Amino acid sequence: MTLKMYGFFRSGTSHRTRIVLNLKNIEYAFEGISLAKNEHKTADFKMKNPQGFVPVLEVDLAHGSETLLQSPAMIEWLEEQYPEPALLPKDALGREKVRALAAMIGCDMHPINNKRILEYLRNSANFDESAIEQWCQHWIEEGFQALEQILSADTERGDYCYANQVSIADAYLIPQVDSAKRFKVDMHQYPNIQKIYTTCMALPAFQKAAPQNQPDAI
Ligand SMILES: N[C@@H](CCC(=O)N[C@@H](CS)C(=O)NCC(=O)O)C(=O)O
Repeated sequence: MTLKMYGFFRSGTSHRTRIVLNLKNIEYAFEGISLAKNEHKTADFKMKNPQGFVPVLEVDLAHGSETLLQSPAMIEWLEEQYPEPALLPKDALGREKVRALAAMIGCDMHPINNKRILEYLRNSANFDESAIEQWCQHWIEEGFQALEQILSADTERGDYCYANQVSIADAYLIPQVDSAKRFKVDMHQYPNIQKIYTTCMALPAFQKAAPQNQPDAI
């Protein structure tokens, strides 16, 4: 099976998918789609993904090529196709907990600060750059406060988001921390999140997936 990702170095959803690919040691080809140059809005790219979002994963399967959309679905597909190392716990309750942490970031935090939302605020709601930064800080801080509370209440947790092993939740968290730093969120408010970030960033899979280490980094 061959895989090709269309992504952008700074995109959090591309980043979380890269982390999962790397943790599972999956080789993949890459083509940069620059959000800075609006390449995701071209007719060509919208043939691949009518939503105009990165990442897109193209997969060559026995019956032909398939285009996979939506990073949460891609990550679950990767987990099913490449079960080792497992990035979800073996028990149903554990899987619910990991998916819940991932959804807090993937459903309730990341989408509100997406490029198209910020463009709308700039162009149609008269937000200046300081108001944009406040908007992003507000939603990230609200999400991280809840996440920090959950992480600190979990007495069985080690240095990752759940239990003592890396999971899908960590793949969601690390790009969201990078985004928080870009929007100048004071991360000292979240010691558990910071500790997880340090633990994950010591792993080669996370280092290799970091935005600054991508071929399209600017
Ligand atoms: N739910 C989608 C969201 C993908 C997404 O938001 N991608 C961003 C980059 S992180 C994007 O392409 N944004 C383009 C835009 O907002 O115009 C997923 O998880 O794949």
